[in-house]
Amino acid sequence: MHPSAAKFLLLLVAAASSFLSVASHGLPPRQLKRNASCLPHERDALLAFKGNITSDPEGILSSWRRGRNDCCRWMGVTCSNQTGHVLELDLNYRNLTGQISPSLLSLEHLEHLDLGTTFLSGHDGRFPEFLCSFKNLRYLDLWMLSFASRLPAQLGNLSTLEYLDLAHAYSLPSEVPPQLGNLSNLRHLGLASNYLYTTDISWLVRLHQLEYLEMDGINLSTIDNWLHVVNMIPSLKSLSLQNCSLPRANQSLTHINLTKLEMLDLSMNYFGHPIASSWFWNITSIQFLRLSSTYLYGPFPMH
Ligand SMILES: *[C@@H]1O[C@H](CO)[C@@H](O)[C@H](O)[C@H]1NC(C)=O
Ligand SMILES: *[C@@H]1O[C@H](CO)[C@@H](O)[C@H](O)[C@H]1NC(C)=O
Ligand SMILES: *[C@@H]1O[C@H](CO)[C@@H](O)[C@H](O)[C@H]1NC(C)=O
Ligand SMILES: *[C@@H]1O[C@H](CO)[C@@H](O)[C@H](O)[C@H]1NC(C)=O
Ligand SMILES: *[C@@H]1O[C@H](CO)[C@@H](O)[C@H](O)[C@H]1NC(C)=O
Ligand SMILES: *[C@@H]1O[C@H](CO)[C@@H](O)[C@H](O)[C@H]1NC(C)=O
Ligand SMILES: *[C@@H]1O[C@H](CO)[C@@H](O)[C@H](O)[C@H]1NC(C)=O
Ligand SMILES: *[C@@H]1O[C@H](CO)[C@@H](O)[C@H](O)[C@H]1NC(C)=O
Ligand SMILES: *[C@@H]1O[C@H](CO)[C@@H](O)[C@H](O)[C@H]1NC(C)=O
Ligand SMILES: *[C@@H]1O[C@H](CO)[C@@H](O)[C@H](O)[C@H]1NC(C)=O
Ligand SMILES: CC(=O)N[C@H]1CO[C@H](CO)[C@@H](O)[C@@H]1O
Repeated sequence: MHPSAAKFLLLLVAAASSFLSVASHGLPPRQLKRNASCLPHERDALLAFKGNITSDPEGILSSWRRGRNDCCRWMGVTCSNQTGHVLELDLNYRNLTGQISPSLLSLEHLEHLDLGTTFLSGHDGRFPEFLCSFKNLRYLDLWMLSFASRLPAQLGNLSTLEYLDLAHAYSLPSEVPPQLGNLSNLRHLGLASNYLYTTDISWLVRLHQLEYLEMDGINLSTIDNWLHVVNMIPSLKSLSLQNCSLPRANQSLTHINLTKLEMLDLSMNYFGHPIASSWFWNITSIQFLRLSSTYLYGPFPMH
């Protein structure tokens, strides 16, 4: 036999026997692929997050335990097969109550964070600004969360974002400070419930990859240039601005960049001008358009 052929045969035998020895340990090769397991510091970060959850009626975090070390198998957690880093955290619709711990920042590779329809918030009920520091985040869903603060402009730092849902994120009235009792001569005190609002959305233009934006219920009434801001996000496919107190839809656009827009929802904003003068008619990519309760009137444009 040629020496190199012998070597090859030897390799084959070695490979076969190592496969056999693995098989005799009862591990199917398929399972070997899924070997990458949770990293200890990421597991600790998740446990710290759990530590700030005050109520978990569905018990979904019951699998999050120190004794069960591989956090990649915990409910709501998805890791990379290759590296074991946590890539996704999905706790949507779980009725969790509590504060979102900044410990999550240890999940440096996080791409997908879905806390929608939970009762979570940041420290003191504020918007958890540290969420704006994730480097790889593509998906952020805070649907129906409430915060006692404004939206931070730092959201514009999430330049890899493709999906952003802030709909119905509204703020609860902040606690009345006990110091008000010191104002003993007070005659009139106005304490309106201040819903989440923002006076500046220019940070949005830094989200170069944004495809989905939902800000339903956020008062944008003071932002006259909102359309020009949105028009600088050519990647947008879906835009929902229901009930945002938008003042009008008859702006003119000198150049339309929204060539990928398929879904537009402007319902529940009082426009009250002729429908034909609306800016969206030239966006031919739109497949789904919702305009209920906008008080737009008159004939549709004829082109
Ligand atoms: C979650 O909360 C919703 C609304 O408050 C409630 O209808 C539902 O029953 C709750 N689910 C559980 C499992 O607690
Ligand atoms: C993990 O591996 C499976 C099968 O090998 C693959 O389908 C899946 O996309 C991988 N997931 C990640 C996050 O890499
Ligand atoms: C989270 O829990 C830790 C430890 O119990 C506590 O020190 C910290 O103040 C909590 N943070 C928040 C934001 O609730
Ligand atoms: C985040 O954005 C703020 C405000 O836009 C900016 O001042 C800050 O330097 C940014 N931080 C990082 C880490 O990029
Ligand atoms: C307000 O009144 C409280 C007592 O009710 C007192 O302890 C506190 O120092 C007062 N604060 C100011 C700013 O006067
Ligand atoms: C619209 O938003 C306002 C706050 O800006 C809120 O009071 C109202 O309930 C919302 N309406 C609907 C139908 O969501
Ligand atoms: C939105 O904000 C404007 C300006 O602050 C305010 O006048 C208006 O009442 C708000 N709209 C709603 C529905 O709260
Ligand atoms: C989009 O349109 C505006 C004019 O409305 C223009 O200034 C801008 O350069 C265009 N392109 C992008 C990528 O925003
Ligand atoms: C929209 O289309 C109409 C008719 O085709 C044209 O007159 C108008 O200039 C277009 N507007 C923009 C912003 O392209
Ligand atoms: C847009 O509509 C408003 C009423 O909502 C009207 O006051 C304004 O003159 C209109 N602007 C243009 C350019 O048509
Ligand atoms: C389940 C499994 O295959 N675990 C193995 C992962 O890899 C380490 C060494 O890298 C082994 O010790 C484990 O048995």
